[in-house]
Amino acid sequence: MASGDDRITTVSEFFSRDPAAADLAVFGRVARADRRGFLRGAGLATMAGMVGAAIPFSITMPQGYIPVALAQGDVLTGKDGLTLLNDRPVNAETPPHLLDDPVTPTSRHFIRNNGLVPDDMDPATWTLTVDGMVDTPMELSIADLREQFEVVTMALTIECGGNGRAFFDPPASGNQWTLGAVACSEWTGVRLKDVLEKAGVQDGVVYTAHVGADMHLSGDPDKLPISRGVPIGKAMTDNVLIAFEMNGAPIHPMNGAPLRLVVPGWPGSCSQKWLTRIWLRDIVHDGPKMTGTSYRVPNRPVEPGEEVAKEDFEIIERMPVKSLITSPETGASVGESVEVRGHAWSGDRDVTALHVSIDFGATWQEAELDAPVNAGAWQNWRTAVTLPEAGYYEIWARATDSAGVAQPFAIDWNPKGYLNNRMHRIAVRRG
Ligand SMILES: Nc1nc2c(c(=O)[nH]1)N[C@H]1C(S)=C(S)[C@@H](COP(=O)(O)O)O[C@H]1N2
Ligand SMILES: [Mo]
Repeated sequence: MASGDDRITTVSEFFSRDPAAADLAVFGRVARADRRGFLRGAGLATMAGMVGAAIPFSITMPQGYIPVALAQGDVLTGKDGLTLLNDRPVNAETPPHLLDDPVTPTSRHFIRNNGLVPDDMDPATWTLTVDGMVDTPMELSIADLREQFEVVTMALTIECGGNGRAFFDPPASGNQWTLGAVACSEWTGVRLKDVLEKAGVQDGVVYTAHVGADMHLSGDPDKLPISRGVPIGKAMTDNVLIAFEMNGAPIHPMNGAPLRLVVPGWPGSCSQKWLTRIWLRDIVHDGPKMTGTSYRVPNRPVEPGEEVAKEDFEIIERMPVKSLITSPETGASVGESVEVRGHAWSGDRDVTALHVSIDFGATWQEAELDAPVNAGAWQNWRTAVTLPEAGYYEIWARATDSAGVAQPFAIDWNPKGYLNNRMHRIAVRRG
């Protein structure tokens, strides 16, 4: 870290510069300044959750002390091989070859946080409020959700709207995601639709608004880091879940424990983590990261670097057709015949074909492509390619969806670096 630079980019740095402020921001709200040294209750539970075990000597942990397990990238406890882009807030992506499983294990599900993880993620005391333009506002515990609604399990794709931003030229500011801010884990929960139907959706509802329990980076309890929503029609589709399990276990703390929304096929930001409230509104929701240029793209093609007026931006809805090559790993040495495989998805649509090229796009061969295991899941594909002689090759993959739209070689630039669905290309060497 360059000295003389006042920006704080890691939790460890924050703790070393101002332990008391860091304690407040990371583990407590302003009124609970005494908690470290006698860290207890929800704060202790959270810290124990973050280090992955109870802390028998928490009583003697000094104020401002950051457990070694949380320092320098160990915010990735329970994650395997993720690349940490930033740890305040935590943002980490998964290299494509680690996304090879048909269903993404929790350890390889990316993390995209806009704020600080909540203090208290206790499933026993968690409540979800459903209010706004409903006939009967409700407050539901996780046990209520399980008892009152049908519990379903589905594999659902979540992709960050900014996945691929790193490849924009001129660069777009924001997390420099390459390829790995996408995952398809199995989620267990209840349908948002069933819960909203029980509450009674009133005439005139336009949009949902989602609220979570994470804290704004400033530590100000009155500010939300992010609160997005979806049009009511999307909210009422069958595969939008209020989930309390991820891959058959409690949700990972970084992925929204103990309760989150999963809105497959739309920007990941719609899938509110640490979910505490769904509020139905008669206007397009205007919470943090709904307005301005957040999760919006120009309504027309623009030149790279062009300034675009605010009113020319529109809210991103479905994510575009895209695919990943998860094996072989880029840079691999391979033989004459290589099995190439990966996943493909297109928000709210099916992928109908996946083609692979080994000659820089001159010719294409069609891969075997599975149907999605359920609507909203990515589709697995595989094919064998033959590399005719020793040398350097690139393998390119191109998905085509049910509307006949295929992935482009290069994408239209946009100011915030969203929706990069250009073809995935890897390099291999046949010895
Ligand atoms: N409460 C809350 N929900 C959130 C976020 C957040 O910062 N806070 N980030 C959103 C964004 S931008 C994305 S891409 C997804 C990422 O989900 P994941 O971290 O489980 O992969 O969560 C979304 N839900
Ligand atoms: Mo995101």
